[in-house]
Amino acid sequence: MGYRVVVAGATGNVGREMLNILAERQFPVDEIAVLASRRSLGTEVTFGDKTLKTQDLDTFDFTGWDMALFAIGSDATKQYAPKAAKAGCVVIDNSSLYRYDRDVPLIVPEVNPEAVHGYDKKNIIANPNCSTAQMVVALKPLHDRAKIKRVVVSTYQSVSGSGKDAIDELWDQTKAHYNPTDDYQRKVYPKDIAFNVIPHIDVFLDDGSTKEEWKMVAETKKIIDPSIKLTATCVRVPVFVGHSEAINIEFEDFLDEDEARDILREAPGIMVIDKREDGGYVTPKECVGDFATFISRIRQDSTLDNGLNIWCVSDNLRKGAALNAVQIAELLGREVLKKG
Ligand code: 11C
Repeated sequence: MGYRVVVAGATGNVGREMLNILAERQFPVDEIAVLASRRSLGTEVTFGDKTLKTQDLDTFDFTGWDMALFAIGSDATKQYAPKAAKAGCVVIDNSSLYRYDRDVPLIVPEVNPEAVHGYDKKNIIANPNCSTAQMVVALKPLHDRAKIKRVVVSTYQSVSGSGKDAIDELWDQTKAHYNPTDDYQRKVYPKDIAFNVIPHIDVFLDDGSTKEEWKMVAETKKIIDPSIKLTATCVRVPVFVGHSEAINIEFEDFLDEDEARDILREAPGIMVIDKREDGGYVTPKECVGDFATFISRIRQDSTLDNGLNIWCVSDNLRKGAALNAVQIAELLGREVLKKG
């Protein structure tokens, strides 16, 4: 016996990836409903070898459905998640709405799977921000060995993190660069993204940081350990898919780079590619469509007593969103609902 599963926001980039990954990982689905807003109603999406027609999120009755994967943004989540949860359907939410709620577990299955048992306070589980998800997969096994004191992270985030319009904006600007008669309008980013980098993701906060940077701090504390100090600079780069991060880590105890490499090689969800030669590292282009978080450039930071540098790359639509949501669904099934 399998699960009755809902995917809300099924026509978006993340919703489509959720369907692909449910099928790829052969999640035990008895029945699936794909929901969309009125605007996209009737649009067809694929699930394995099936074509499914979207149903109206606004009128859908969640009663009798086991779990709903939400990829619909915070405003719509606010409206529909409580409705689904009240009907007994566990919501796995990709928006930021519930991530910082004490009564909602924020889960990366490789890192804090035990948190799933707190799902029933609200019948909602939160999925972290993409830049946090891949980073905590790398940090947790190192923290378990040498206790992390402080992290300094700089991100290089792809435009797919901002949705489909941003992918179009990078494409149109790139074409216009080579064909000046092409016209393009900036709609998503405040500065050109083609042939440029933008040190600004999400809104500015009073202290001069951005919300994306704040999320990395707050989510790392909630998922791994509130004692970890973290400072982030989040940057948008002209890459379609795949977020990269340069991570500097200061530990309580000494951790040798070779031991760190061995620990990361053994850790769940990680693929180490770290040869000290031309091309002996992973770039975002190579991680697209993959499940793993890739780690390269593992090396001692000689300016600290106990410091390491690593390079971390992952498919932000997968580990950063859809894959992590499906892994939470698997965890929920395995540990709590136990039907599959
Ligand atoms: C980006 N990290 O790359 C964002 C996208 O809180 O789920 C995901 C935002 C979030 O722009």
